[in-house]
Amino acid sequence: EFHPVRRALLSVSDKTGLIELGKALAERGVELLSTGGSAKALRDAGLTVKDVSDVTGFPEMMDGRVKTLHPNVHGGLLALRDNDDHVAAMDKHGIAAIDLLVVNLYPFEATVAKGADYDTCIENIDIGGPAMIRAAAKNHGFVNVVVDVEDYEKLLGDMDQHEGATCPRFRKKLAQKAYARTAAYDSAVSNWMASALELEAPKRRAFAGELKQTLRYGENSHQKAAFYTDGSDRPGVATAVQLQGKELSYNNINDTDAAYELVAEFDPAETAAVAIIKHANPCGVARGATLAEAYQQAFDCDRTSAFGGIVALNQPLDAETAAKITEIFTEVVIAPGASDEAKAIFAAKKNLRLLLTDGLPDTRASIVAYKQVGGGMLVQDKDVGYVDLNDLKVVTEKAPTDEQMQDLLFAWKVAKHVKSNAIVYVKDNATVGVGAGQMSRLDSANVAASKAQRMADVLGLDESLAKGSAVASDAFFPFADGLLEAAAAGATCVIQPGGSMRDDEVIKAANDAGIAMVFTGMRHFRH
Ligand code: 93A
Repeated sequence: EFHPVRRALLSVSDKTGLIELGKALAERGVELLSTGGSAKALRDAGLTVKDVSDVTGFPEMMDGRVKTLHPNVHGGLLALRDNDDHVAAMDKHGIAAIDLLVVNLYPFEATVAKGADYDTCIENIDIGGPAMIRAAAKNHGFVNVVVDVEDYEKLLGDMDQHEGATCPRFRKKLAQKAYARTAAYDSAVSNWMASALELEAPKRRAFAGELKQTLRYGENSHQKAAFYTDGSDRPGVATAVQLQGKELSYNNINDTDAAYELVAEFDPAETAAVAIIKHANPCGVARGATLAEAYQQAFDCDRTSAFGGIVALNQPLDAETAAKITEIFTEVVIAPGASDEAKAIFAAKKNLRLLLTDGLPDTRASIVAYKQVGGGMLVQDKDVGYVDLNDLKVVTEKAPTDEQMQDLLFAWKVAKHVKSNAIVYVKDNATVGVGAGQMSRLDSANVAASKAQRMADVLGLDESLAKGSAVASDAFFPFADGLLEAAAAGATCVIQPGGSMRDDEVIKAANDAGIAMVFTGMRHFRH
């Protein structure tokens, strides 16, 4: 596991810290091999260095294009030291093991950034460097690979802790970083070539994933677009099989994803659940004894918006639900399976897209989420935050009843999937008003309340659907006004993170209005 570092190959374009590293290695009895410029720099500093050309028996040739691409180098990096055949091959061909590779690559990215001409950029594509890095990283069981000047100190530190050897985990970390570097390097080359070729956006980018589908267009018809999978087999919109219907559009895929990730929050063993999505926000979510019941409840939250929506189910599509769904125009249905009868009902609706997956998305899986910003990218964990009954803190004089508690938790799960500011009214296991994406929480409360009232009018009821509802707020109420708005709409209990400077005011307003309120201690912003 701990192998002493005896021979190092140093080949660096950026010579920062090279001399210091060379000296430190020499002091620790490490033999130094190096390529042209790096060897010269080390020698000029008085160090003893062996030229790679002496190792390979070939001069560096073709303007340096071929310096290290030789079995004496790659055999030394790749040989398994504990494999008899490998050791025999080394002996037979006079290959000596290389225990440490220090490489930084030709500055391709910097050359492009300087606006260099095409041929100069081409000359700055490093071939031998990445080849050695990948070889050394593959053999990290024995070999250390350093691609970053920042790691010189760490390498020496680790060697000093282990009498000139390094620990396996350290070598593995170096290897992981090494592959990240070569992956980024080749992406940069590919992207540069794409711009030289003036390729359209979806054909440009180098991805770790695979192209699943070239889309007719993006969010709008003047935008080119494509759909890539990330290579994982997690059930979700990217792994779904389309059984029928028109080709999916960019917006369909985005909305279907939002729908399926939301409905998957509900355990199919416990309850049937349905989510109807428009523009990536839910316009109706419900659970019920059957899917058909849940669909009806979800539909009754906002029938107007549900037209042309995306429907996600947490259980296999059955005939009764299929028949109900086909009563109005729906763009996409996604489910973890469908009965033959249900498929036959859908078959009559040629344009309706039916997507099926093997199981539901795992909503707790840790996934990295990316968001592009001007000149960069934001990276974070996907929001897999979750609260259950035990995490809730009752902060008002009144505590919610068991039924209210159920609706509060339901509303909270839905709010997580609504664009902030999110306000969600829920009654009897179904949303009755959703306020999404407003710039003030009060406005979101208003929007949700007016939807609940309008739907009551459509259904010919004499009081708002929000009457007697539970309300969720994805982040704390900064003032009492949002809560008062919800109370005025008819809400009788509230779930929210808490943590505002004015929590006391908000709690007092709740008490005065006879409302029961719980704090989750966790918020679910979604922008
Ligand atoms: O042109 S290369 O792709 N051919 C090679 O065989 C090769 N081996 C190492 N470039 C190659 N290198 C690169 O040379 C290294 O990645 C490093 O960036 C550079 C160091 O050259 P020098 O020591 O001559 O300054």
